[in-house]
Amino acid sequence: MKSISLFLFFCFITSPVFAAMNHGGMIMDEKGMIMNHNPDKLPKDCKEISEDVNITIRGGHKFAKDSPGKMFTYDKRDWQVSPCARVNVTFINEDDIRHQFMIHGLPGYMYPKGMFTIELYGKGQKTGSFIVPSRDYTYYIHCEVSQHTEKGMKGQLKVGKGSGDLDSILGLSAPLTPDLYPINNTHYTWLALIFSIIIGAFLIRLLPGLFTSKHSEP
Ligand SMILES: [Cu+2]
Repeated sequence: MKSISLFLFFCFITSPVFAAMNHGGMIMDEKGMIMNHNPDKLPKDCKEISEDVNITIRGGHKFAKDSPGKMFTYDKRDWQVSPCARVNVTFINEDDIRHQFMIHGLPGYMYPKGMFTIELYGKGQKTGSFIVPSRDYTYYIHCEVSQHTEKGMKGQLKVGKGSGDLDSILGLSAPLTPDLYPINNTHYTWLALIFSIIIGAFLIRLLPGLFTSKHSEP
C-alpha cells in the first residue's frame, strides 16, 4: 500500500515535466507562453462567433530597418476584424530575443487584466485565439519587453469601425513624442559662416595662382 501511494505521489509531482503546463489561463513550455487563450467562450454581447480570422504576425529587428530611430516592429501593424470575430493569431518571432504579441482592452470578466498574450523567448512561433466583443473599438497591440514599444513594436486591431487610430504606429500615425534635434543658430553662427565663405573664396583665388607660378618657371 505504501509503495503504491509513493508511486502515485511520484506520478503526481513529475507529470507536469512531460507536458506543456496549463494553469490559470496560461499555457507555457520552454519556447514561450500563451496567456488567456480563448477559442470558445463568447463575450456577453455576442450571440455567436461572426467569423474566424486567421492572422499571421511576424516580429523582429529586420522589419524596422527602414525606420530611422526604431529597432523592432511587427511586419504588419494595422488589423481589422468584424464584431464577435474569433481571431486566431500565429505570432512568429524572427529574433533571438524575447518578443510578445500583447493585446489590451478585452473584457476583464473573460480575460484577466483585459489581456491576451503570446510570448516567445526566441525564434519560433505559437498560435492562440481570442474572441472580440461587439462594440466598435481600436485595441492596442504591443510588445511589453522593456523599450520595445518605444522602439517600434506597436500596432492596433480595429473591431468593426474601430474608435480611431492610435498614436505612434510606424507608417500609420504620427508619434506622440517625436524625436526632435533642434539647431539653435545665433548671430555668431552666421558670422562664422560668412567668415568661412570669405576665407574659402580667398583660398580659391590664391591657390591656383601658387600652382601656376611654380609650373610657369622655365
Ligand atoms: Cu519585443
